[in-house]
Amino acid sequence: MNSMLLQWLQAPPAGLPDPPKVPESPWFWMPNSASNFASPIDATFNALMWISTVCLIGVAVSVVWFCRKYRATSREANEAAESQMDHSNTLEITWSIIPLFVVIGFFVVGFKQFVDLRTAPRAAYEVHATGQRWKWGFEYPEGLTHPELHVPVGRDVRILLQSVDVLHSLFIPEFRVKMDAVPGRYTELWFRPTKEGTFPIYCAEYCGTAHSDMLARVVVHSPEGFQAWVAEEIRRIEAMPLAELGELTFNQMGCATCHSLDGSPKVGPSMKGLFGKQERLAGGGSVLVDENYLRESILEPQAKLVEGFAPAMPTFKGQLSDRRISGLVEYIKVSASTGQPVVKAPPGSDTNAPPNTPPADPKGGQQ
Ligand code: HEC
Ligand SMILES: [Cu+2]
Repeated sequence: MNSMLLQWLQAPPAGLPDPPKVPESPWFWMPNSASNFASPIDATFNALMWISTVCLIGVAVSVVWFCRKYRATSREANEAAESQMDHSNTLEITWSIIPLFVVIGFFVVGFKQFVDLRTAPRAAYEVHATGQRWKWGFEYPEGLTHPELHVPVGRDVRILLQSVDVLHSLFIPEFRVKMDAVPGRYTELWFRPTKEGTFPIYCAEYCGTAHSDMLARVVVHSPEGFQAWVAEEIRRIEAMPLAELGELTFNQMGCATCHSLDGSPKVGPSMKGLFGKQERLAGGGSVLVDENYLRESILEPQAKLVEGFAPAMPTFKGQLSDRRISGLVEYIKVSASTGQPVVKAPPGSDTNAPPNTPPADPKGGQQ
């Protein structure tokens, strides 16, 4: 019954090609245990639940039993109430003291777990996670951005969360961790994965229309597998077709925050219709927008200022590989200027894909 119910709950919503699957769990109502937090948290939960269950049954049985024992057999018997027995000190002190210690015990255990949960170890591997309507993005210290969270097994991982729009919440049931992503500040969560595999990530804070599609996955690799995955991703990104690499770079490097694609000026001029036009420069004169002008604009933004704009663009000299610069030039030429979508590499090798697209090889070929 349980697994049928689960199957129904997990049925993919229409239009979602491949939602992350919840792996089979050996527990009745808990998901798999895949992090250091799973067993202590489950133990506290189970203890609380069983104590509550025993108390519930005890109270319910007593109610029924007393109803029967002290029921009035007739109307007369009911009305002739007699003086009551006085209270019992022993009984009252017992039923106050025992629960007091039980509750204090739970407080101590629960508080300790809470502090653990909220205090990331100093030497943790740090990943930035960004919530955005309606996808998660993860940034790794190796300079990699990816729609999935990849981590090595057995290593403390600290996630620094932020949101670019509204409240979101990163929830990994198998790890028993959840934290809000709040616009304008960082929040954090940490865990140590204990099991290799792929586990779903949900957004647990209602954030608008496609909130329930805001799915991603966490892939736990062996330590060597993780290194190989990072190296492979970096290699793959650098080997992307130029225009695709350019689009990725345009979004990653924040070009999109100052340059629109739809013709409206932001901090800088829009990229629409840019390539091939005669650009008017501040202080008079004009220049033909060709590949060399684009390259110069990225590396020496102040060399030729566009009329009507402040010299607000930072230089990207030394920050981008030659291939990424060529990618940007190509992207602006074939796509940003014309409004044509970038022709993507074959599916499975697409880093810009939404989180629900399965990776070419989820285990990084290391299992
Ligand atoms: C902080 C805002 C800002 C960022 C970030 C920024 N730019 Fe600019 N950009 C400007 C401004 C302002 C101008 C116009 C003044 C000038 O010519 O330097 C400009 C001009 C340009 C031009 C010339 C446009 C024209 O109409 O002739 C190009 C091309 C360009 N930027 C590309 C990029 C690329 C590619 C990136 C990312 C790698 C980027 N910019 C990042 C603000 C920005
Ligand atoms: Cu959300």
